[in-house]
This record gives sequence, structure tokens and C-alpha cells, in this order.
Amino acid sequence: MAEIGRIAEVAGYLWTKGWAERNGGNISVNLTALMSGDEKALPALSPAIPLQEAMTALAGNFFYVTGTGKRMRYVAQDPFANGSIIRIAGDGLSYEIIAEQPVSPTSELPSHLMMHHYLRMSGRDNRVVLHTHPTDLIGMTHCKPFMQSETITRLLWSMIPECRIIVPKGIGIVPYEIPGTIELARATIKQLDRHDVVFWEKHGILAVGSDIIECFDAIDTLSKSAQIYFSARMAGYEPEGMTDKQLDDLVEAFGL
Ligand code: 2HA
Ligand code: ZN
Repeated sequence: MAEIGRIAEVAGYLWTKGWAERNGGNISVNLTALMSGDEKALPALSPAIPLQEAMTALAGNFFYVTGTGKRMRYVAQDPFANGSIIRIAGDGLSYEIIAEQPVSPTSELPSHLMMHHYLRMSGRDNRVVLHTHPTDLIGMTHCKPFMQSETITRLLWSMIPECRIIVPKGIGIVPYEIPGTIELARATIKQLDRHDVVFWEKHGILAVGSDIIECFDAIDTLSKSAQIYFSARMAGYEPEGMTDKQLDDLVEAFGL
């Protein structure tokens, strides 16, 4: 399936960017619309594994999910030895692994499914949830003044025109929570109401989208903006940033 190749491609980018130390980050992609009837009918490779909450809007859906403890650099080389396809049961209460090997999904699976469930319920065509650890953006989350959605969005938008265009909904902020917890997932979902990219304080970035390459591009563009900001600061000056008018003109020019 071509989509698995695109997931492997992005996993490779996460590693080469330095955003995926050890098993850092995880990916889930809703494959339901891309699978043939034969693929959907594959026999289970695992028993039914219960979910904590009924994912009714995801009943009968299929996801590729990176594996628990697996490294992005190896997902890039061999996505099916480091992740698997799961099928959500018809009642939304459990899932089975169906391909290609019985690789257990990321410990973040409940959080990812909660997000997919929320996106489905709100009618959004967002098939992808991507979580990663970009050094520069995480660095910014250690600075309290940046931990305001409007402040960080305005700052990163104003470094290059592309950022305003590629991340039009700006950045949501989630104060620190223990990784992998339902609390972190719930706080993130609140931010997904208005944003496609969320910064997790002192931890990482989560992006949702209809396409995994676009999810990567959004985070990559934010990272570029952060690097421009830090380069200027390291050279000893505060970058001017684009003006409000320059940013507003983009809205009109690009129909944002
Ligand atoms: O999967 O990044 O947040 C490892 C993590 C947890
Ligand atoms: Zn993480």
C-alpha cells in the first residue's frame, strides 16, 4: 500500500531531523478508505484487545500504528516490523492486530484513538496523528512567555511568510502532563478544536491532518521559523518579524 511507504518516508525524516531519539514519537494513520475488501477481511493475528472507552465513531476502522518501544529510524526501514495495522471492533470496544506481524501498538494508542475519535465526531477529514520531538520547538516550550497560543503563533508566523500559509490555524498549547496519559490526550483534544498543531510543554509536538506529508511539513515549517528566531537571537539581535499588515496581506493573497 502506497500509504505505508509515505509513513516510512516521514519516519525517516523524523529521524534525520533529529526529532526522534530512541523510541521518541509515534504515528497513527486511518487506512480505512485505502484498504481493499480482501485486506479488511484479513484474519486477526492477536486476540481482541480491550479499549478503555468505546470508540463508536471508529467502529470497523483500520489504522496503521507505530509499535510500542519501536524506533522511528527502524520504522523508516521496515514499517511492518516496527508497527502494525489494527482493526477496531464493530462495537468500538476492542481492536485486533491484522497485519503484517503481531507488533503491539504504541503505548499512546488510547490517546491517538481518542484524537481520531474526536476528529471523526467533528466531521474532519484528518486521518493522521503525528507526534514527534523537535529540539528547537521543545526548547521554546521551556520559556513561560512563549506558552501562550497567541504569542507563540504570532512569533513563529512572523519569521517567514510560509509559516502563516502552511500553519493557518496557529498553535495550541498544552501545559505539562505525564506522557502517554489520558489527561494529556484530553487537554490536546481541547486544543484540536481550533488548531491542527499542538505544543506539549517540555515534551513535544502533535499534529493532525489529512495527509502525513502535510503534517510533517507543518511541523518542519514551524521548526524553520524557530531556527530563524534563535539564529537572530544568537547573533545578538531581536528579529523584527513581519508586521501585522504583512501577515494580514497573506490572508487575502492566499485566501486563508
Ligand atoms: O513514544 O514520544 O510521548 C514515545 C513518546 C511518548
Ligand atoms: Zn513524546
